[in-house]
Amino acid sequence: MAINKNKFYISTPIYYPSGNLHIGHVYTTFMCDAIARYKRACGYDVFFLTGTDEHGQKIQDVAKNNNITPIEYVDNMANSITNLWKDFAITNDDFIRTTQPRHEKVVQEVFSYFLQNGDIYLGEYEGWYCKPCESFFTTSQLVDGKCPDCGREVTKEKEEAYFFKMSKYTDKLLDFYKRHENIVMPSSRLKEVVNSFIEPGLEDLCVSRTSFDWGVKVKENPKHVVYVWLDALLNYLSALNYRNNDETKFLKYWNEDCEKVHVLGKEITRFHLIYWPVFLMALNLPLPDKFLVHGWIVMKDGKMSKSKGNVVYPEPLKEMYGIDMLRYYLLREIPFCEDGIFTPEQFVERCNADLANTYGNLVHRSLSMIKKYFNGLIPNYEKAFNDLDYDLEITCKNSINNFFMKMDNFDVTNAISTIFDTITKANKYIEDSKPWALAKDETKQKELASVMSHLANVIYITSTLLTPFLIEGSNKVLDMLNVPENLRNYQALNLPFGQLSNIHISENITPVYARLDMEVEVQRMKEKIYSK
Ligand code: ME8
Repeated sequence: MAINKNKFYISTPIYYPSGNLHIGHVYTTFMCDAIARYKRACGYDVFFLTGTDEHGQKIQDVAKNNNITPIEYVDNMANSITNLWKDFAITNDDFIRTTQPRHEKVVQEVFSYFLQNGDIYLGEYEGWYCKPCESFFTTSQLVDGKCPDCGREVTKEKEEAYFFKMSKYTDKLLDFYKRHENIVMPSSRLKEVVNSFIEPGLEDLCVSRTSFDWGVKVKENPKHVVYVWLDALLNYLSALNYRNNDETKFLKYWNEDCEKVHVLGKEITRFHLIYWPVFLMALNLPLPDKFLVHGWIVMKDGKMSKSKGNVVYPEPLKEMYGIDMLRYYLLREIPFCEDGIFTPEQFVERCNADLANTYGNLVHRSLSMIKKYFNGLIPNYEKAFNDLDYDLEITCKNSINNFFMKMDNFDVTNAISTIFDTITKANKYIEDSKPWALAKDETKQKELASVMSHLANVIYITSTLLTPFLIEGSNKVLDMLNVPENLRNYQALNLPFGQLSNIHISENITPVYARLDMEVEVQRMKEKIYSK
């Protein structure tokens, strides 16, 4: 593990509050939160940003359908989204809303700057417009005459509009990606964008609209509002007080010394891999260091959609199972770069297998034995008495190294499975060392003490590693073990094995995670998870 005092910036996309957030949005946020917690635990100075993308025609339409003004509508939604993140113990350092004056001011200033230096010019736009995506497309970009992003109908629209000179940046952007081939994870996403959009030559981008007014007004020509993607992408800077009176945060986090990471779903790669870097180039600012592009969470019958009635909301899952299970399930079960199917059955199976059985059992069995054989005192760690002890120590050490290597590469799913491999190994260690037999033999007390000490220490190490993923459970276990504060951090894991010595565990040993009854819970989920 690199102990580092460096800075780290991570963002989710800012979500459209046009409907309630579902488990797909929650997945991105969990991913960022887990990485942010990990980086903080490694000693980084972290800035973790999320927020809402509140402008655009769609929001204006939804507000109208609800008979309220757009600002009333987005205020309510932003409120409910911030509460959602609080309920799931998300540790974002800021929550940016694109309707906040601190953001709108930056959008207007940047637009004016681009106008002044000639990157934005006034022209006329004719193209195919997709209303839900708020994007214009050329005929060649359409797929079967429909929107290439969402597959819906498009209509021909024409309007006076401002354009951003994307074409001017084609070579610069290609050159940048040639020098940073690993900037996107998975790299196949970068290849797609380079081959289909950048190499053929970038087309100038229409960056203003006159067909609706719920947006940031162009200061120089207020019948235009700024294109929602130019508006939205700038959130990554406005939240840092870019171009504001006090730019301390911006200077601290948006520079070459700070690792800047954007996490996003695959459908918005084009906006993040083309427009965002070009805007940054045009502003003469450093480019991000990493784009983590994940797949979609889908249902057995395909994409989640309101019309199919298969959208899964996070609130009922939290009510029923607490904050850890959904987080664990999504981060562990969905392979990062691929689409993953959510099913209530797999949810129950994964939580039972890993949390109740593998982890929960190890903790419960070990702590009960420490109580039974040593009156709750974790015996002094002395050494590895035999091959079994030695093997377990080596597994632990390798697992720590592997874990840090994987997390430093943002390979969250495999980092978690590395920890669980060690937990599984520790369960096998109990079977192999047979403490119940040692307990019956008075000459084997030292060996018995060693088994207990090894178990307590493995549980301490794995639970500490698990803190970014199992917020409540891992800390509950550390509490039951009475782990002192000075050992509750990643730095302490660099110390030799056996730090947890001569400590009384808590009197109260209770199961960490309940075992879920498949039939009952699947039924309960089917009744509850499809409504907020
Ligand atoms: O695109 N599976 O907002 P959005 C996994 N406002 N992730 C999913 C998902 C699913 N089924 N559905 C949504 C926008 N997401 C813009 C972003 S950023 C400057 C502007 C996640 O509310 C995923 O991260 O449509 C995706 O990229 C994001 O939510 C889209 O959220």
